[in-house]
Amino acid sequence: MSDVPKTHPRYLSLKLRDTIVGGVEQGITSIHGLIAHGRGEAFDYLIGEATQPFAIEAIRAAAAILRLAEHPVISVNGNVAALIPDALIELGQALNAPLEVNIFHTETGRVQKIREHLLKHGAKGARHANRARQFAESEVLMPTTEAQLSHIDSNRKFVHPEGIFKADVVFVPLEDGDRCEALRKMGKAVVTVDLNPMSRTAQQANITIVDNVVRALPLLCNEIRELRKKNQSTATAQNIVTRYSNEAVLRKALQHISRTRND
Ligand code: PTJ
Repeated sequence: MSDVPKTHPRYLSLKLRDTIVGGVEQGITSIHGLIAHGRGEAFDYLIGEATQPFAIEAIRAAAAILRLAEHPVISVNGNVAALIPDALIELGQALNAPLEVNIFHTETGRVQKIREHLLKHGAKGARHANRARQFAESEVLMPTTEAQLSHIDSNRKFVHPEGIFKADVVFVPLEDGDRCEALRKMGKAVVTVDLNPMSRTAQQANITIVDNVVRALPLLCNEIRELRKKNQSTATAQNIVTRYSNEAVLRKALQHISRTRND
C-alpha cells in the first residue's frame, strides 16, 4: 500500500486505487483493468461516491431475480477479484451459486491466479444438495473449451458447461458489452454493476446497479439474507422483478448525474 494518510480527503478512493494496482502486481487484474477502473472513478465522482436510490431500487430487483433463479452463476473478472473477493464469496454462499472465472484479456496463467486468490479468501463453491452433484465442493468454476457461448468471438466465450453455459441468471459485474449481449441472446437474464449508466452492458442487462461494486456487493448480499430471513414468497419476488424497469432506473441515474453537474 502507498503511504496515503487516513486523513486525506480522498483516502477511500486512493485506497481502492492501491487495491487495483495490487491486483495487477499479483497478476490477477489485467493492466487494462486500470483504465476501466479510472473510467469507473470518473462516473463515481459524478454520482457522488455514494449509493443512490436508483441503485437501491436495482439491488432489490437483483436480489429478487437471483433468489428466483434455478441456476444462478457469479462471473468473476480480474477487477472484481482484486476489489471484492470476500463479497463475491459471500454472494455465492448466500445464493448457493458457484463463482466462475471469466476474463476478457487473455494473459497466461491469470485465470489460475484468480482462482487461487478466491480459494485463499475462502471460496467454497456450491453447497446446495442438488447442485453439489454438479459442482465439486470448494471449487471455483473455470472457463473450458467444452462449452462456448454463441454470438461472441472474444475469450469470454469459453465457459464452464455446468456454470455460465447452463445458468438462467448470470451476475456479471464490470463487464464489456459483448458478452452481456450474447448472454441475453442465449435467453439468460443478466444482472450487472456498472458505474456508467450509458455503457452497452448497463443498457443491455436486465438489471443494472449503477454504483461502485465495492459498495453495491455488500448491500446486495445483505438484501438477499434479509429476504431469506423474512421468507419472501416467490410471488412477491416475481412481482418485484415484473414491476422493475431497467430503462427507468438508468434514466434516473442519468438525471442524477446531470443534476450533479449543474449544481
Ligand atoms: O479481467 P478482464 O480481462 O475480464 O477485464 C476486466 C475489465 C473490467 C478490464 C474489462 O471487462 C473491461 O475492459 O471492461 P470495460 O469495457 O472497460 O468496462 C468496465 C465498466 O465498468 C465501465 O463502464 C466502468 O465505468 C465500470 N467500472 C469500473 N470500475 C468500476 C465500475 N463499475 C462499478 N464499480 C467499479 N469499481
